[in-house]
Amino acid sequence: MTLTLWGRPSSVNVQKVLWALDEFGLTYDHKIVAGKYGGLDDPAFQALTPVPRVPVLEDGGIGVWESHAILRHLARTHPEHALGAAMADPAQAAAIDAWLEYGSTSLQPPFIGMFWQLVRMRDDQRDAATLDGHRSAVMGSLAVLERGLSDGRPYLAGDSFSLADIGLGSLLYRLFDIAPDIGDATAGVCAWRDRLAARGAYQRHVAVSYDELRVT
Ligand SMILES: N[C@@H](CCC(=O)N[C@@H](CS)C(=O)NCC(=O)O)C(=O)O
Repeated sequence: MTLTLWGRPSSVNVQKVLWALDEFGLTYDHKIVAGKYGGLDDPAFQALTPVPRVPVLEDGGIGVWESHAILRHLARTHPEHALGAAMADPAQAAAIDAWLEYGSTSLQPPFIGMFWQLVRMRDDQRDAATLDGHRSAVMGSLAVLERGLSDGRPYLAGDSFSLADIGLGSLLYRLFDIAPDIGDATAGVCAWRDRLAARGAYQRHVAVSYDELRVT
């Protein structure tokens, strides 16, 4: 069945899906829409999702939207792959799901807030107090990740690389790029980031320039 990914590769949420598709070894068509590329008003796109946001994965006529829902969909449709098999095991899936939810609700929102303040706004639009608030929230969430990665645990959900590492790890390249000093307080997160950064799929889809998003 043909897979089609809709979304610009400069979106961190699209990068999660690009990374996962690469790890699963899947081929797909890629329609680059959203942001400066437009296309969210394409009726073919709108038929797939009620929300005009990317990523959307089209799989055999079904539109799957929300990046973490897409990761889970790939796991369900590819149980033969280690990333899929882990999601079929209730104990492993519980840990992976919890981290994915934590990423969506607690780490990603303040990270996005920092990213907008530092990259997507002009100097005169930035607000130091708002940036500080986002940074504090990010540090609080990273402290939780530090605890999750304690005792030498190599990956968020345990000994094996999982969807949780993709969902949350996709934020790390930009986070450390815009605020390199956060590494001072997050040795475990840094070691985990280095482990993820050694993966080819991370290098191809996550550790890439985001210059097109900069407001100059
Ligand atoms: N919670 C959604 C967020 C989707 C989202 O906000 N996507 C952004 C890009 S990161 C978007 O489509 N923005 C509109 C645009 O780029 O034109 C997910 O995880 O997929």
